[in-house]
Amino acid sequence: MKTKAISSIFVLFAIAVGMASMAPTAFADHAEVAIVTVDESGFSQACVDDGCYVPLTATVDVGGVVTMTNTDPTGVHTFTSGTVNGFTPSPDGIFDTSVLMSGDSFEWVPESAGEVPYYCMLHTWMIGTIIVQEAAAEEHADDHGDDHAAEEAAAAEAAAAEAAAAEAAAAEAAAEEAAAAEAAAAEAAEHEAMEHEAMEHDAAEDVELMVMISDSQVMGGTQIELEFNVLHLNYDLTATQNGEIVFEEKGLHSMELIATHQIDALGSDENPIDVEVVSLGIGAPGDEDSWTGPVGQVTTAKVVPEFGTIAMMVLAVAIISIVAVTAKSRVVPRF
Ligand SMILES: [Cu+2]
Repeated sequence: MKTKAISSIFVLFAIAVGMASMAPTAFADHAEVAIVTVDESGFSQACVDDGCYVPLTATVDVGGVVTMTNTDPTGVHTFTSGTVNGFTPSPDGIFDTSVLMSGDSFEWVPESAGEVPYYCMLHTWMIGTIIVQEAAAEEHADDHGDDHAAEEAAAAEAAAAEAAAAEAAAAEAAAEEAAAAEAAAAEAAEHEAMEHEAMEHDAAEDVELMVMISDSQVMGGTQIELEFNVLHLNYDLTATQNGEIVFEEKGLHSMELIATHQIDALGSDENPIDVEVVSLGIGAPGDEDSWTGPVGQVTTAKVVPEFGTIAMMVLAVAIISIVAVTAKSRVVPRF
């Protein structure tokens, strides 16, 4: 059983490596672009300066294909369009891969030109940008050479710069298109802001809380690792086995995105440990009145010792996605 599990991990890893090696060829063409994740970007913020996504800024044509792949063998990630303010993400709904296991891919076909920022819901320090340009604009840019880095850096301003040059009717047309796209984007942003305001009036702020539960066996017990997409989550954690409580702590607070808890019990196929996380709200401990976010929602996971001491592997993942008090939960099945 264990051998089988380990070999399947190698298969996964091989797929990830294969996809990583495919990336550069796909990158050469704006009709399609491949974006991958940096290894261990979920555990370390060392990638932030150079980019936790590669390429950090990807360029693609309208109607082209963006392939987003989690090539990180050590963790799960998302590509979620929107921005992060500090640690607070604001998804804009343009695309969302939801959680990609190592080796998983997601394809997105952009329908309009513009700059689309995105981030990882689980590791908000992971951010990247996709620049979507009209196919004509790309041809024009290629006339000036094939310097991808410069092209990407300048791409945001490319449309405006071309208009300023005013070389030809083609440039004028491009400017018109860019202006139209800009106006549409502004309108969309305004619309979204209004929607957001309306939601706040309902006291239903659009906060998505994700809790990922993974586990490993440590010294005759089980270490549970909780990975949050928000800082300062207050929560209750309960673990039961055979209907008996083996761990229970109320009013826990996590200052970090990751919290670990030691449970003095071992799960087995016959006697799995059921882990339950209940969110109490997001905010400073003791200041309950100002807590925000989803409350009373539950994330659960079953713990069995299938993977033994391979601590890096995510064994059981339970993900919950909540909009305020209204609960919509989805659980991602594992293996
Ligand atoms: Cu991530």
